[in-house]
Amino acid sequence: MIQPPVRFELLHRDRVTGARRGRLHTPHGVIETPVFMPVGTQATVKTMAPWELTEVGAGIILSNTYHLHLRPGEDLVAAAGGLHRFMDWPGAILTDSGGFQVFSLAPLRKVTDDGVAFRSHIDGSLRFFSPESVMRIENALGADIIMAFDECPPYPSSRAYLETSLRRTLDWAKRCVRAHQRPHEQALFGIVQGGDQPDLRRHAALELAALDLPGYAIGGLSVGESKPLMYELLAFTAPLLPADKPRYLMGVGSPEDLLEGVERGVDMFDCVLPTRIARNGTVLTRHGKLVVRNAQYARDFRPLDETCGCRVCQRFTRAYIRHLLKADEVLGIRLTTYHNVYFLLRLMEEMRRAIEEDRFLSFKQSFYRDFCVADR
Ligand code: PRF
Ligand code: ZN
Repeated sequence: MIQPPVRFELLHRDRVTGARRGRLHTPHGVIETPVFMPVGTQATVKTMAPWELTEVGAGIILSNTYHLHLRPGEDLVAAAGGLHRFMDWPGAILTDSGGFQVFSLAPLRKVTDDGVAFRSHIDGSLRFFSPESVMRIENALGADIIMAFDECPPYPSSRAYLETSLRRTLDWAKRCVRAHQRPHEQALFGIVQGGDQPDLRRHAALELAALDLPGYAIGGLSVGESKPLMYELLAFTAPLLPADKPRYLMGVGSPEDLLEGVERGVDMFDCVLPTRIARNGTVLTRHGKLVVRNAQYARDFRPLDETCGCRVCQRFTRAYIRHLLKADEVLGIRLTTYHNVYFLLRLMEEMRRAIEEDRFLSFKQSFYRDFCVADR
């Protein structure tokens, strides 16, 4: 019997909360979970060289089927030897399927049971994604984990639309399983949808679990619903998924959401937040977000975060980084990005240790005590 390409090892459960400490074995390294995956939409985590990702402790990054298909195209990536070799990233990679990007980025899309017709946001050309074509693309890109093609319905959506959409997403998941050509090299994860309807989410979780996939994602959250509703839907959905498989909450990754997600049993996260806010001059610190671009930091010679061990915080001051940002020097956004990714990866590391020691809840509470004191 051939080993599956990605295997999840559940090491420990927090005695008080639903938090889980685990290990994801992939063809490109062992990933300690819960894990945060920095986003490299276009085969690059914006401004960060692969050796910098390694330095901050990233073991797995996310990339996007939608973007890489449109540019440079999966044939070119395959000709380069696959995504790992193309971008020279030695760690693991997960590709999202485009099931979200096509709905959020592409103008003029039309969804049918066959798939989605849309226009490229780059050149306006007409394109079509189906479960079969997306599997072809993800197989060519060669990531360690590939996501099923799904539909992420907007919030709010009517009950009737959520039912239609979920039926399609579940049908597409089965078509993805059949179309997947490299099951011994790439792990296909299914995605639970169902909007804000608990019974639809339960149905999705059970149907997907029956496919015995190597991992499961929770999609369709953080799409405009309130935080309490998102946490409630998460608390309801996560325990319905097989306990021995990794659970991935898609597109969620503020410090608060990471804590709340881990508490409810999520093992994997991705989000553009740390890299996106870095590019408009905002950094994450122990005391909350800090807009280092603001005038109040012009003569502030402290590091971005006085408790941070990253290389940026060892060498540079808020005043210098603010100057770089104001002068539109590219080093500015490189430094804020590096710090923010380091910050979130360190937060995950601290959560992992807290789970091992059965003190996740007190860790969360102490993090909140510091973090809500914004802008200091
Ligand atoms: N589906 C896919 N990717 C996603 C989402 C989803 O629902 C989300 C929702 N937060 C982010 N990224 N395929
Ligand atoms: Zn730092």
